[in-house]
Amino acid sequence: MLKLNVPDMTCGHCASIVTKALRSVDPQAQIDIDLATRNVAVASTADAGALGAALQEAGYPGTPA
Ligand SMILES: [Cu+2]
Repeated sequence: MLKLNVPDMTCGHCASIVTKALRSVDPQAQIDIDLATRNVAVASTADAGALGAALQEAGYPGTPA
């Protein structure tokens, strides 16, 4: 389980972009987003670095939470 804090993720629109970015790396990823804390939990077999890079490219850089 990868847990990230994504401070720029402020609304449902952001959350959908974050979800799409993560799914572009792993379509099977289980993604749990908590907008209140801006935390994202990702259950995925994909490389954590690749998931982080996808978020960065989408404009929503995350840091380990
Ligand atoms: Cu937003």
